[in-house]
Order: sequence, then C-alpha cells, then structure tokens
Amino acid sequence: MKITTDHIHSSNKPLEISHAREFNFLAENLEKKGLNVEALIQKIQALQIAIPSWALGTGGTRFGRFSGGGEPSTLIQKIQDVGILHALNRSSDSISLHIPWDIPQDYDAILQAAAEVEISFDAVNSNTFQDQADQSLSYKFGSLANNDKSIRKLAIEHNKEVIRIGEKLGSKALTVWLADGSSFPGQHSFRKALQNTYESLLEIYQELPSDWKMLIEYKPYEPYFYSTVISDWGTSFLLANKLGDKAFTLVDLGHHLPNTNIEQIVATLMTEGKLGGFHFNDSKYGDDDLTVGSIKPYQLFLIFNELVTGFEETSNPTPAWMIDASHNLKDPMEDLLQSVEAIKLAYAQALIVDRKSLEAAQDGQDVGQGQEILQDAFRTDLRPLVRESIRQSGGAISPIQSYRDLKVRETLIKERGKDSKASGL
Ligand code: PSV
Ligand code: MN
Ligand code: MN
Repeated sequence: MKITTDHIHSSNKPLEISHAREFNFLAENLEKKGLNVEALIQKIQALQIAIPSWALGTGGTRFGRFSGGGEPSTLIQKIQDVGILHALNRSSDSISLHIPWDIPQDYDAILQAAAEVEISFDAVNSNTFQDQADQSLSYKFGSLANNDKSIRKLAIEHNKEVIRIGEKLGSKALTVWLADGSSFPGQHSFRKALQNTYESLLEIYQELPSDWKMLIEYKPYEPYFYSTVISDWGTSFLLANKLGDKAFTLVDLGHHLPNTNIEQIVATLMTEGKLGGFHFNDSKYGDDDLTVGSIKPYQLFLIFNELVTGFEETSNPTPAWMIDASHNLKDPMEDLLQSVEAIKLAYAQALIVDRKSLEAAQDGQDVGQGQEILQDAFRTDLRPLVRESIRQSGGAISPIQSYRDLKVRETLIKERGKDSKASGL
C-alpha cells in the first residue's frame, strides 16, 4: 500500500474547518506572547525522527508474542511501512536497520524502495546479544567484553561488517548497544570487562569512516541482572571520551533506573558536546517499550527544554533522533504515529518557553516564577500547532485518524496475510 496526496487530501477534508479554527485561535495567542508562529512551524517541521526496523512488527515479552497481522516480513516491506508513516506525518524520513535482522540482499532494490517513499537510512545497529544460526562461538558470556579473545574478535568483525553495510546505504552512524554484563557477583571482573570493551570498541572506532559517528548506548540491567558493562551515562561518556571525537553517548529514555533525572544528564552531555543520539520511549517500571509520552509527558517536556537550550547555548552536534520501542498490544504503526506526535508536542512546548523571563527568575532566585514559566509552556495545548506544521508539510491533520480512515492495517493484512511476522525482538 502507498499513501498518495489524494489520500491525504480526502482524509484531511472533513477536518479542515475545525482545525483552522483551533489553529487560528492558538496562533493569535502565541503571537500575543511575542512568539513567531511561522518560525515555530518551521522548527517543528524540521524535526525528523527515525523509525527502527524492529518497531514495525508486534514485539513480544519473553512470555509470548501476539502478532497483529500484516506485519512486514522483508526489509522492503519495512521500508514501505516507514514510507506510509512518513506520508502521513511527514516527520519520519529515515529507517534504522538492525544487522543481521535486516541484511540487505539486493542493495539496488533496497535503495530504490527507499527512494520511492522518500526514506533514507539512519544509524545502523549491530547485534552481539544473540547468537546467529551458523555462529561458531557463543555470546552467552559476553561479546566485546568477553574474556575470550576469539569471541571478542567475532563481535568486533561483526561491527565492522555493519559499518560496511551502512556505508552502502548512506548511513552515517553505528549504534552499539551491548548486553554484556553478569548475573551473579563473582561471575566476571568489572575492570577486565570494561577494559576489554574499550579495546574492542577502539578497533571498531578505527574502522569508522571519517564522516561517521559511533553512538554508545547504556542500560542499567537486562538481560543480565547483577551488572552491565556499560550501565550508565558516565560509563558511556568515559568510553566516548577515550575513543575520540567521533564517539558519542546515546540516551535511551527507557534505560534509566526509576526517577533518574534524565534532563540533567542531557544538559551535562550537551555541555561536553557528547550527546550523539536519542532513543525515545517511555516506561513505568523497568521497561523500555511504552509509547513515548504516555507515562511521563512532563519529563519529556523537561528533556526537550534542555535540548532546546542546549541547541542554542552549546556546540553539541544535532543528535540522531529515533524511537526505540516494540509493542505487544497495539498496532505498532499507530503507536509510532502517537510517539512521533508526543515528541513533536514536547519539542513545541519547549520552544515556547519564555527563556528571558526564565533566566531572570533564575538570576533573581525566584523559584516560584521559574516553575510557573515552565508549567505555563507545558500546559499550553499546542496540538493545533503541531497539526498545522504537518499539514503544511503535506501530511495529515490527524495522522492516526487518517491511518484508520484509509484502512491501512486492513489493507496490509489483505496484501501480506494475517500471519506475516516481522523479524526482530
Ligand atoms: C535493548 O534494550 C534495546 O532496546 C536497546 O535499546 C537497543 O537500542 C535496541 O534494543 C536494539 O538493539
Ligand atoms: Mn535503544
Ligand atoms: Mn532498550
């Protein structure tokens, strides 16, 4: 299925009048506050969030997987699904591949399929947390951190191969997420594991093309339950600093212990110019797969508040934006549309913060006023502004409603069958 401009126009038609009324009302209020609505729209339009190939199918927990039907079972189908999302919201113009789940067979066909739906290739992700079918050695006790040199070598070579694949597709970054860790005290030496990881990453880093980045993800636990080698931003930052200018820390929102102040981490990393990427999701307990903004929207806003000031006041390069979630109950494409909307909304809210007054409140130690200013921005309903930015980009006023009205899932089920399954987690 392909979404055409006719589809967009016909599904926008019934919404146009009420949308225009809501938008005009909001725009007038924003202009009264001294904000430039046109400039806001341009910034919101420019924010593009990559879709990971593994988010397009129904994910599972270790207890079960309940497929929703019509899932993409080939890389071309995954690209087409991102094309559908992008046609609807004009906000996701790239896909992030996971190797070996997405090894391209025919590069020309893959590049053509992507070009047809105006999609490019975001960061490529390596996978050394699973053994592949024909793998001679096992990652059971670690990959880049393993005590066994030959296992480390296998994992290093895999990462180099992922870079070569990404180069053929036009990717510009390698994301490394390592499961390596231990489940029991005494299982391994923390210092040896970290040193092995650094040396392995260095070998991979030396293979990076000059215009590439290495994004180092951290996670406190899971799949191992006692220790993880790269467990927190400090460890990732330390490695990125030691490796060099092309290495950065990647913040995945779901990879923090409860109540961690993620916005402060963002501020610190940006001060040092080392925030390289972002994986969006949300979590209630220790998970990392809930819809962005569905549990802690204020935290998401506070994170964007730091990002927006960081863009203005630091020389941190623009991070690679991506959603990282895998859903086991909802239609994954609907979830991705909801997630992108939540991200854009938080970004828009951060853009309207009255920065001058905030700074004055901070300099004047006016605690109450500082809070008022942030909450005023967060409590402004900016959905009409986000919708208008998407409409002006040629997308749907309500991407989710159009997705439903155009019967996208039903069509995909007809085309691909009820039992088609996406490769991945
Ligand atoms: C595992 O936690 C994970 O969700 C990481 O966040 C990675 O980015 C992703 O899988 C893909 O490897
Ligand atoms: Mn992630
Ligand atoms: Mn994760």
